[in-house]
Amino acid sequence: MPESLFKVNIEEYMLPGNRACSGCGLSLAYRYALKALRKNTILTIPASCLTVLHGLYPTTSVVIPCLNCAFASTGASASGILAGLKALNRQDITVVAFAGDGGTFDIGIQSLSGAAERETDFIFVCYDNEGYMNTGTQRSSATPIGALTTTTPFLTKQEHKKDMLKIMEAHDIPYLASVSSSYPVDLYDKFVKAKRIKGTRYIQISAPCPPGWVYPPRDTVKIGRLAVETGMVVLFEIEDGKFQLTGRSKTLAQRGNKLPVIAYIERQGRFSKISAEQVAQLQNWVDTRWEEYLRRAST
Ligand SMILES: Cc1ncc(C[n+]2csc(CCOP(=O)(O)OP(=O)(O)O)c2C)c(N)n1
Ligand code: SF4
Repeated sequence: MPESLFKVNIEEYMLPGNRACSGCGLSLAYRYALKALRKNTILTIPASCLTVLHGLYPTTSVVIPCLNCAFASTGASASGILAGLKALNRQDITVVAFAGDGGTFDIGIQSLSGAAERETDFIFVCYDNEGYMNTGTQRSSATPIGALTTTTPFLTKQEHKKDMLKIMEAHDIPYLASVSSSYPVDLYDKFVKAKRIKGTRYIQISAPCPPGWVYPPRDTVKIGRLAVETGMVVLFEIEDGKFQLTGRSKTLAQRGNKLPVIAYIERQGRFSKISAEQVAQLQNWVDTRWEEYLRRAST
């Protein structure tokens, strides 16, 4: 895989100025994802921060056609666009669904699962900011244990994050990848690869969110890197059933120098009420998954 920013498409599909918050991990990731997808793409996006980023009709900050769909229906919406393209005999266009974790792990899961089971020829992207951020930081099933949200205001979230990557892997799709907005070249390469593959492709982006995670906007790249350095987020891909660690996660595996989760959580206000027991639970959750990834990478 190329490891250089010089290989990244210089065209911009997000115009300067958009309605996302400053320091938004989603907007960083989106810029690079669109560069990889290029113009022959149609997007479908449910209610989320991304619809806000796109702007209010008749103005928009994105120069790729986009359909806004209902919250639960992103997979069905992509299927409908594909049926329309087929009727028009257009095979040159990539259909890409882009939803938040609420729109993927929770309310959108059935239409995504249905589309994947039908082997729909599209890319489903989940940008995972670990909560319903557009409506004010409610808990989702992607929120990690120990985090404060507006629907878990006192005791913090008590349950671990749902493993959506595993759920999508169980659909036997030809390509699946985990990426981070803090590693744009790794992200770019995986989108380029996904665009070339046929069938359902799933990409999950770890996208830090300053107001929801409660840290200064200037720290977004740092926080995203710490997620990877501690193993909270693991960069990998599964192509035709073959698993491999990529980028920084691959280096961490080779050097064995993963950081403890405390290095990541101590920098975010959302973890200000996490208990010592929950820190230990989180560390155990990370270590168990990390061991599993190492085993899979070595076989
Ligand atoms: C059926 C339905 N329920 C609730 C809403 C209100 N709503 C709009 S955006 C949103 C949050 C979306 O969360 P997520 O998918 O995680 O994306 P994010 O806002 O974090 O970008 C909610 C609850 C809606 N638009 N439609
Ligand atoms: S709330 Fe978070 S995800 Fe939404 S636009 Fe702001 S920084 Fe981005």
